[in-house]
Amino acid sequence: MVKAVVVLGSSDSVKGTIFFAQETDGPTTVTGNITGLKPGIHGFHVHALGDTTNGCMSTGPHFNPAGKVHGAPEDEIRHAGDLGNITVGDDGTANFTIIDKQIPLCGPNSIIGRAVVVHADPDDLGKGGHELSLSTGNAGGRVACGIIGLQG
Ligand SMILES: [Cu+2]
Ligand SMILES: [Zn+2]
Repeated sequence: MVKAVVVLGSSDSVKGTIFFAQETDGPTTVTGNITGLKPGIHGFHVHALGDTTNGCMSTGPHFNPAGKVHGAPEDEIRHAGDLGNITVGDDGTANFTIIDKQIPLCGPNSIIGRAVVVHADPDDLGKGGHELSLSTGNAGGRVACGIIGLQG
C-alpha cells in the first residue's frame, strides 16, 4: 500500500485534506474533505507540477503523460489528471471518494510531487463546445491547490 496526502494551503478561505491510497498495481482511491468552497460543482484535477511559487497558477496544465485531450474520468481519451468534478453542498463543504486507474502513486506516471487543483467552475468534461473544453474543461479559475506528498 502506498499512501499520499494533499493539504490545501493556497487560499485563506478554502481548507481541506485529500488522501490517496493504492494497493500494488490497483486503482487509486481518493478521499477528500474540503470546506469554504462556493456551493455547486467544481472541476477537480491533478496538474502536472508540484510548484506553488506563483500560487495555483504555477502548477502547470492537467497531468497528461499520454498526450491526450481533456475528457471525463470515465472516458478512454482523457488526461490522466482528469478527475471530473466534486459537488459542494450548501454549507460550502465537499466530502467525496474517487476511485481511478490513471493516477498511480508509484512508477513512471506517479502523481507524487504533482498538485491537486480545485476550480471555480464546473468542468464540462470536454463536451462544452468552448475553445477551452478540450484542454481544461473550461473550469475557470484555480481556487485552491496543494502538492501531493508521500504519507507514511
Ligand atoms: Cu485543473
Ligand atoms: Zn484535463
